[in-house]
Amino acid sequence: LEFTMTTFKKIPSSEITPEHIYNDRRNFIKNLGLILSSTALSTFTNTGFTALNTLPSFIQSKDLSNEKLTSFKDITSYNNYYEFGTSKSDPQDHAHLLKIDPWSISIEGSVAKPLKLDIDELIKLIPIEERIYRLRCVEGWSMVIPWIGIPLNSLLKKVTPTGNAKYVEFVSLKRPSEMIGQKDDMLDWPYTEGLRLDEAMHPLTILAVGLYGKVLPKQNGAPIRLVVPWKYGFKSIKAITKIRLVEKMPISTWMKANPKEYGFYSNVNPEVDHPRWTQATERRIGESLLSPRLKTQMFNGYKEEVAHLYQGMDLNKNF
Ligand SMILES: Nc1nc2c(c(=O)[nH]1)N[C@H]1C(S)=C(S)[C@@H](COP(=O)(O)O)O[C@H]1N2
Ligand SMILES: [Mo]
Repeated sequence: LEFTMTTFKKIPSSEITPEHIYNDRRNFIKNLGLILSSTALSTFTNTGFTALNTLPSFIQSKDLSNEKLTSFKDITSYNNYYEFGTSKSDPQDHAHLLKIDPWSISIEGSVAKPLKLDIDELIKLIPIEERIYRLRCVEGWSMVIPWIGIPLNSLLKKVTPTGNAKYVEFVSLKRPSEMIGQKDDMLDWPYTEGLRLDEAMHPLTILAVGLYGKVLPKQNGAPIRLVVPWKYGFKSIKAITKIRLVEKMPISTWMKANPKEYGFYSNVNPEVDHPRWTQATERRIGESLLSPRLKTQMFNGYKEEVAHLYQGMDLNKNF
């Protein structure tokens, strides 16, 4: 740990970004083959949730080591979060108005043991892990983000879904006094999303509570948001208050708003275009506008892990 602290000190503190700290830690782990625990990074971590004060172990669920991580600045200033407005900079400008403490999340519906927990209780109940995922937006851009979260399947197992549970519905917060975009009824608030139960139980699906070793910034969905890395960005619902296990396929906010353009599955698929734009290529946020667009990969690069979930389905119809 002495060694890492020295490494950090070579960077003038004015220039220390979360990714400096993070990449130092990453290289340190790579070079020495060590798992580094809390001390070094927690110096820089300012968290509101006590359970997050100890850093999770470093788990790289997918080898993305050849891909540069998107900068903390880009991850936190180029956002989609319509509760705070429709432009990419609105969330960074307005999300600070949201009060996230106290916050509870309830897991209910077709379950044997419903739960209502605050974020600290949740993190104590299920160990947090660090996962690096691509997040691919339907509009043709992508980021690579080091998330911290808990596997959703661990939480669902705690409530014991009953035989009627076929789908999982997620509900965001509705609080127009703090979410100023909700004064506009351009979407049907609260924002909702859904997954099939097997998608929700997939080990890649997480509930994120942090990124770059820090508590999740409000514009990214604090205190808790979903991350489903093989689906378009809008499935990764932010500011979750309720998780409901249900029998029928939930109609998500975007399906309701525009069923021709947004389907239930929303799997990243370069072969099925959005009616108004191609989905075959993407721009990595942070790269020069002159650099060539990347070819989008089937299931956002997670084909090996998830393709079996959709075997035999017509993905042109089930978009
Ligand atoms: N509650 C809520 N969740 C949301 C959205 C939203 O408007 N409201 N936007 C979605 C969209 S379209 C995207 S691309 C991702 C963006 O996540 P990020 O800002 O953390 O990159 O959040 C998703 N989750
Ligand atoms: Mo999106």
